Amino acid sequence: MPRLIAVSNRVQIESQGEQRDRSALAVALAAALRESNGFWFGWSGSEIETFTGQITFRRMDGVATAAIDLEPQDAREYCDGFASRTLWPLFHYRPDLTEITRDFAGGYARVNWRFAETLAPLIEPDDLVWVHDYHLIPLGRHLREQGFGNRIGFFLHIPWPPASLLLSLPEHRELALAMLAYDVIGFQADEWRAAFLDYAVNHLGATLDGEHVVLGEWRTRAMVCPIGLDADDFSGAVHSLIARQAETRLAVSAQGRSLVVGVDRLDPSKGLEERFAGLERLLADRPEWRDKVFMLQIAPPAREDAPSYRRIRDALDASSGRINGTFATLDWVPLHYVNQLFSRDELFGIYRAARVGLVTPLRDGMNLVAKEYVAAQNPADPGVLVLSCFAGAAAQLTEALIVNPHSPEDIAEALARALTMPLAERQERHRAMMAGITAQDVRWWSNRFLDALGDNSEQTAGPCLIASGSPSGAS
Ligand code: ADQ
Repeated sequence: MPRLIAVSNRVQIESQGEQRDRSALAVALAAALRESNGFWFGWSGSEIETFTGQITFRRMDGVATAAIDLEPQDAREYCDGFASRTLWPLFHYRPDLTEITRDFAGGYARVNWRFAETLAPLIEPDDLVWVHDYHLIPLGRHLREQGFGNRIGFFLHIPWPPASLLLSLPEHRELALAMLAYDVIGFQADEWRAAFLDYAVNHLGATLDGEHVVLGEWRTRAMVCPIGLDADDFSGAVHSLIARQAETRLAVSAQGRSLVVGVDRLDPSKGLEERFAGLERLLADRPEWRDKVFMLQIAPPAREDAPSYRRIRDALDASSGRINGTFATLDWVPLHYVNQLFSRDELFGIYRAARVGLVTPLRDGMNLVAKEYVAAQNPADPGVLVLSCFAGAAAQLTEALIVNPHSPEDIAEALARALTMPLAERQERHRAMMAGITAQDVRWWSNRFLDALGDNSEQTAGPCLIASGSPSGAS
């Protein structure tokens, strides 16, 4: 088995004590890295006054990591800037929130070069390199420009936007061309893959050959490879005391009312304002639900310094206040809005206590909360998942109640249907979704991608083909 080098913005392996709260990505990569004796490369999260390229090697939980420190200006322009304030909103279909500045783009280019130059001496000829997410799109191309002919793959965790939106980014062409320096590119859902292919064909002049995108001598396999849960590990929380305590506490505070739960990072893409409006519609139009339903929305803040986050925070404070002010009674508050992080076990208990999981992002690459909610349910008496049609997960979890997250009426109607769904129908839908979640878990996902990346029958685009900067045949 060739050695695997995983690269992401941040190296995410935690120490033993924190293991239970690892992300699905960390679980999947840790297993593959251990098996191949590989390592995980990325930013340490620490800042240093002047970039030195010095690498800190560690071994945590049997996984080797190699991390670099970045300058404060790098962190500001590359991570908080181009990644979070330019690419993230644009790729989530929010050009109105997209900040376009040359400083951000320059920082992004500089840090991707820094990653490439620091990583280069660590790469051996047979290594497989797997790059993750929008922070590092140009990295593969920079490695090619330095002469690397290794098999290099890229997985995009978020959507790829339609060409009409991507064109508003001054660097759209460079970014899309950089995708073609990879041997394999993975998308969460067919919609994001189709959007990339549409741009590649209509704006770069590429052609399609089965699953491959071809441009001059470049040949890239573009695949749909939806990320899954570490389902065994997640369901294992059923035995945890913390999960049971959280479930019991919620059941007690619900006082016999049906609990609806939402769990998201506080982000404009998650559709929280629209979700609150859906609850408001339910209570306004169907008064029989007043005092019978209680919604818990968990949304810890992220990227607090960006103006769009301050705006959404203020809007949610206002609308939760309005809903509670309008409908609350002496002993019932309809909406509990909490800006806090919970451990995986606590979340499991919270999901399990909820009759409805309300997952309504306006756009989401996948959305693992939807899968976590289903996996946490008691199969004998499962809750119902209400899911946005614009989450990548909707292509897999087709037995959820699928809604348009922009429509409060749609959300209110789905909530009423979920809250009254007969047991047999809930069990049937849950069984079908669990079968998919178990079969296509996070190990299935990493094996599927790595099988494609390690496929030696495919010729890699060697360094000599690409070193010139622009491929022959590019328009
Ligand atoms: P995210 O946008 O972060 O990830 P998501 O897939 O929903 O979104 O994952 C969030 C994770 O954070 C879940 O595991 C969830 O349990 C956890 N989480 C959320 N709120 C929490 C809280 N209050 N306390 C503790 N944990 C919390 C990106 C893409 C997604 C894609 C993933 C993985 O945007 O579309 O599914 O990567 O590829």
